Amino acid sequence: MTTPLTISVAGMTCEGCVRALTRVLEASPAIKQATVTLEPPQARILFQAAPLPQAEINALIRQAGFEPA
Ligand SMILES: [Cu+2]
Repeated sequence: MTTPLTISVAGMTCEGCVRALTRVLEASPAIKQATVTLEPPQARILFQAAPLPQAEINALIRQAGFEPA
């Protein structure tokens, strides 16, 4: 079990955004669980084993339509 990573996310406006980002993050085999919240706008990510590089996490967030902040 690795330490969870919390990252701020810009551009989320509703629960649909929260679900969309959660879905994209949890589709990554490297991510065990993603807990996304609007208030505050962030994602708390638990990894399966080794954490993903920051650049890959940022790419997933952008793929979901949001911006890592
Ligand atoms: Cu939304």
